[in-house]
Amino acid sequence: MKIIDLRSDTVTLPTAPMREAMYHAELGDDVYGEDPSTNRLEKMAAEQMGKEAALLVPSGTMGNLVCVLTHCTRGEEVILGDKSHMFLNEAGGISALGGIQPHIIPNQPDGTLRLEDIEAAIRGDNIHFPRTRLICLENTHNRCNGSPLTSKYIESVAALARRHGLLVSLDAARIFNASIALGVDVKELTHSVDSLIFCLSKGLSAPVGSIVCGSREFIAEALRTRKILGGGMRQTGVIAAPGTIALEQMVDRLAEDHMNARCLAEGIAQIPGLSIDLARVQTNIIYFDLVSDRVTADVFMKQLGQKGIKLLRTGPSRFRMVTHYGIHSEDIDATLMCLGKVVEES
Ligand code: TLP
Repeated sequence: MKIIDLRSDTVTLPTAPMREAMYHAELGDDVYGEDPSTNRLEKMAAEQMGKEAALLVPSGTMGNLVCVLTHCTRGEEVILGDKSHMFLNEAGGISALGGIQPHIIPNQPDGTLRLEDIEAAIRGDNIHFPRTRLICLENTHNRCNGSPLTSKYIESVAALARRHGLLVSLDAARIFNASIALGVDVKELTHSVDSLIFCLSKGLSAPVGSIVCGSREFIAEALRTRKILGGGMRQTGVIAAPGTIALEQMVDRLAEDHMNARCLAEGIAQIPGLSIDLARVQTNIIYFDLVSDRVTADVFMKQLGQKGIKLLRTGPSRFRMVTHYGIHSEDIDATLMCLGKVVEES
């Protein structure tokens, strides 16, 4: 039975050119800064993001942690969305390892934080209060329907931050999905932030790795933070070489994932018993709800699993599907057929 794995774009496997590149990668000890493949990738990544420097880290989670721990010291506060990956899905790392307090404000359905809410969350100068240091945004916003944040919005947050002497860090795990959906160069989405991370191992299909980008000074400090976290690795060229291929070959095709997500969403909208907000589908992530009284969420999941369809359950009756390099248009048709059968035949 064919498995159609729509749980995440993290399940993508390295392409043949990536495996070739891993085999032939020029290697050295990256803790000495001597891995040529890693140095090449970091230079390329910094240029693409319009930043002075970049640093390879094993995961997006470590990338976000490196950014926050480099910008902030213990007892300080970070303003974060209540649906942000950093708040929900990173095991409380900024508090557990950095002694940094998240100040949570609501994410709007399009992934933004209202400027008024950010402003109200900024602490005054009072010895009772933690110091506000950083505002974190996420683009595309995973929990908020994979929504892309526009450059205009990001710039408005950056301007607010500057007025208050604060910094902005961007969890740009899926930044290329945002740039393709909005039809703008990535640099437009990154130029106003102080630091960012993006992932090679999601839609771009590289096996491992994320990149932290920022000023030369910031990355010099981030290098130390990465070392503290145990993220100083040795012959990282085996990771960097496929990462370089990811940047060279895998960005433009993300448009195909967006088209597949759109078809999937439109098909779901036609199935009685499933409910989806089509207007929110802009990239490769879709969320929908089971609203049928004929089938429970447990049975729904089980029966789809038996038909080879894998998806994520994100709430009592809410589900996520993510399209990626391993999903083709015939997989979308097959998925819709199974969804219809499971809901209608129960
Ligand atoms: N997200 C994963 C899960 O953890 C939910 C997924 O399948 O979507 N930022 C964002 C916006 C992310 O979506 C993720 C991964 C990360 C950071 C963390 O990246 P990794 O998994 O490399 O630590």
